[in-house]
Amino acid sequence: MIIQEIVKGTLIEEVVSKVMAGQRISVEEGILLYEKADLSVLGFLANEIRIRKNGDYVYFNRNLHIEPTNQCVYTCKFCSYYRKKGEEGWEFSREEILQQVSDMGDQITEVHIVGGVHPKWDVHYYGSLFQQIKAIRPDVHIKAFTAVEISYICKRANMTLKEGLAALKNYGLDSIPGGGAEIFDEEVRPKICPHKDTAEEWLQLHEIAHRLGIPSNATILYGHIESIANRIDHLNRLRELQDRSAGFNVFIPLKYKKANNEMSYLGEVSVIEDIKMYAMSRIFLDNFNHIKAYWPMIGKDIAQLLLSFGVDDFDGTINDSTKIYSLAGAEDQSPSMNTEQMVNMIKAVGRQAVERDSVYNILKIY
Ligand code: V47
Ligand code: SF4
Repeated sequence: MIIQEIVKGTLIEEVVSKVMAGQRISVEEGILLYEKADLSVLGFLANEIRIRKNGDYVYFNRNLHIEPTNQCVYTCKFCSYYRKKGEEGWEFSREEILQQVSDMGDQITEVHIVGGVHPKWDVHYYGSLFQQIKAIRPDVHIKAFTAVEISYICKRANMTLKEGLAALKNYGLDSIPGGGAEIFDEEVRPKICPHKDTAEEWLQLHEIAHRLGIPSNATILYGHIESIANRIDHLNRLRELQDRSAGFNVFIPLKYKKANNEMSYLGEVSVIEDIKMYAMSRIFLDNFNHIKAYWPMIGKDIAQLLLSFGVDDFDGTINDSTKIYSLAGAEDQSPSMNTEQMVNMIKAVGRQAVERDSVYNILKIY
């Protein structure tokens, strides 16, 4: 009970006791803790919860990212990735995408497909691609498309979200990644991604997916113009949905990266801010089993450091297959790790490396 001794008589005494007792904290308590607690206190609490939920395990998988195009009908201000029609970008053909999958052989267990929102492609275009991928690798898990991509491709196919998601599942979709959530607050969201789906639409799509038996991930885009209250509100909306549908696998804080986009003038937040965001996510999201440090975005060293602040998941090997963060200025311009490097990074901080599948079944303990 040393931590209770340290915070005795301070404003956060009560909320720290609640966290230590395994009780849920309110939005107000979350904001108080975020604003008043020392980094070491947040770290201690997040670490306690991480140990209770996941012991010494640090999860990773072997995955390939496929980014079919960076052509996009939207123009999110934080995005360094999109190209409008007529601008120089890429658009992989079906054959090229299938080649990317077959080139990996059985080195991967998951393909993670996201990209720009292409003006023409719809549920059936991508659905038949899923079928072709599964024809090459029947056992591969397809985790594809942020909510905003799904809602667009459903509209293009004249389908409701429920019809479109059910069709995608039939075609071979296994789960949905967490992107597109950005920040839910209704004042901030339109300022950073004015034309994108609303927070309500993002949450609704994930809820429908969960009810259809399609699990998903969740993210937050932090470190731009949002406040601490906006961050906790975002976590709270996710926690409420998870209470209702229990379909989220993992939460991934995404740090705003400043290169080559319209918000570059904001700069980037400090590592201290990063650590606090991850620790608070672990503390607040009591109904999420896993917190992921996405190393191509945050960097390998900081990802390793975050293992002491609530993180238990390292995403995957990636195989140099994503451009989202290299274009936004991430340190690692060709993100790739083999299994040995991943395992060594985890073991170097005294944890057990666990290869998982996409829904956290254990495949191998190193
Ligand atoms: O929705 C775009 C973000 C997301 C920038 O589910 C940016 O396992 C920071 O969702 N700075 C897409 N972030 C990536 C994503 C993701 C990544 C890794 C794993 C998973 C998962 C999901 O990338 C977008 C947006 O929030 N993003 N530009 C930027 N400049
Ligand atoms: Fe398009 Fe996604 Fe970039 Fe927004 S974040 S502009 S939806 S690629």
